[in-house]
Amino acid sequence: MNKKVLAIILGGGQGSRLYPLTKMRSKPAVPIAGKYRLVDIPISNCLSSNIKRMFVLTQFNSASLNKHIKHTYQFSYFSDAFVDILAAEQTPENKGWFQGTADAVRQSMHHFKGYESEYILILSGDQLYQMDFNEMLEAHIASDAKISIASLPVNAKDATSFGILKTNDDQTISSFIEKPETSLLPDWKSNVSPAMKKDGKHYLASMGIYIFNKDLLIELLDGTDTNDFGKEIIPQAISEHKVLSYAYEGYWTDIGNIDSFFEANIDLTADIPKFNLFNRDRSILTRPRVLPPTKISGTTLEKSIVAEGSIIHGSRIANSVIGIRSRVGKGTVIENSYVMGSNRFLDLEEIDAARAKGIPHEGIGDRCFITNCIIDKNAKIGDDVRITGGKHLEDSETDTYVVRDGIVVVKNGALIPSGTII
Ligand code: ADQ
Ligand code: ADP
Repeated sequence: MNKKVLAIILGGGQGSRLYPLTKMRSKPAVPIAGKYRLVDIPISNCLSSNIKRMFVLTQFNSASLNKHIKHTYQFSYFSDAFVDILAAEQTPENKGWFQGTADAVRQSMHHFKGYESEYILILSGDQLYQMDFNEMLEAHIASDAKISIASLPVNAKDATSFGILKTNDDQTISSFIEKPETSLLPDWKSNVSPAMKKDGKHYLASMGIYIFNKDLLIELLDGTDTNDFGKEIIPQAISEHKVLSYAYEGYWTDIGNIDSFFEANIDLTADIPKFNLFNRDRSILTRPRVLPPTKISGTTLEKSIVAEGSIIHGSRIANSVIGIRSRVGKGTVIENSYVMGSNRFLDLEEIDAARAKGIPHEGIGDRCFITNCIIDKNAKIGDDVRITGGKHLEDSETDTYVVRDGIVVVKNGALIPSGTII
C-alpha cells in the first residue's frame, strides 16, 4: 500500500444539478452503469493505484451511501486500508454545511491530520475516468512541486465550465482562472499538440484532481476563510508556490448534471465505449451482490447493457442500460434510456397481489414505449405507458418525474399508472 498518500474524495455539495436522482440520496450514492454507484469510480481508481486510505466527504449522509460503502469496501483486520464517510457535522466551531470544496476539507481536517502521509490526493466524486495516480505522484515528486493539478485540453464551449490554466515550458502553472467568461477566452489559449488543435481543443482545463504536499495544504487552509479550491486556493497558490500541471491524455468526463450523466451512461453501450468497464488492470469495483443470472425471452437486444438479476420479456431494447433486478414486460420497447432497476425482488405472490388490486409493481409493464429516459430505482410503471423524451419537452417537474434537457427522469419509487403518456 502507498503510505505516502491519503485520498480525499469530494462527494458532492447539495447535488442540485443531479436532482431528482439526489432527492433522497447523496451524490456519491447515485447508481451508474446499471450496478455501480458514482463513488465506486474514484475509489476504484485509488485502489488500482494502490492508494488504500480514503475519506469520502459528503454534504448529506444517506442510508444507501452508508450501506454501499459498508458492504463493499471491507479490508482485512490486519490492513490499514479504509474508506470512511465524513458527512458535514455540526461542532461548536462549525455552523454545519460545508461552504465549498476547500471548506469541506478544512472542516474535516481534524479527522485526517493525524494519519501518516506526505501527500493528500483530492478527487471529485462526479467524474468518469480510469487513471493511474502513481504516474501523477511520480511527476509531482520529480518536479519538486508543492501542488499538482491534472489537466487536459478542451474546446472553447467546454472551457467556460472549468478552471483554465496556462503553463511555462517546464509545465509549472503560470496563471489560472476559474470558469472564465467567453469574452476572456482569447487570452487563455495554450500551445497544445497538433492533434488537439485539430479538434479545436486550445485550452488546458483543470480536472479538479489535485496532489498537495500535506504540510502546505494544512497551511493554506488554516486560519483563512477561503471556501473553494478552484475559485480561491489554486489561483492564490500559483504566485507563491510551485504548482505543476500534470497532462492527462486518457478519457475523462465530468458527470455533474443530468445531461452529462445520461450521456456517460448511454455511451457505455457503444461498440467501443470511451470508458472501459472491461479493463482488467483498472477494474471498477462495486458491492458483490449474489443475484441470479438475467433471464431474457423474446427480446431483440441492440447495443445494450443488462445487469444481473433481471427478467426481461420486452420486444426490443436498444442503446440502453438496464440495471440490477429490472423487470420489463411483454411487448415493451426501450430505446436510448437508463433503467436503474430495483433494490429488491418481488416474488410471484406480490406480483399477483398488485395485479389483483390493479396497481403496477416495481419494474416496467407490458406494451410500454420508453425513449430518452432515466428511470430511477424502484419505479412502478404500468402497462401501455409511453414516455417519449426529447428536445421537444421543456424543463418541468411533477410528483413522479422531472424533465431536464429533454430527458425524462422518473423519480425513485414513482408510480406511473397504466396508459400514461408523457
Ligand atoms: P466544479 O466541479 O464546478 O469545478 P465544485 O462544484 O467546487 O467545482 O466541485 C468539485 C467537486 O467537489 C465535485 O465532485 C463536487 O460534487 C464536490 N463538492 C462541491 N461542493 C462540495 C461540498 N460542499 N462538500 C463536499 N463535496 C463538494 C472543479 C474545479 C475546476 C475544475 C473542475 C473539473 O473547481 O477548476 O475544472 O472541477 O471538473
Ligand atoms: P438507492 O435507490 O440509492 O439504493 P434507497 O433509499 O432506495 O436508495 O435505498 C437505500 C437502501 O435500502 C438500499 O441500499 C437498499 O438495499 C435498501 N432498500 C431500499 N428499499 C428496500 C426494500 N423495499 N426492501 C429491502 N431493502 C430496501
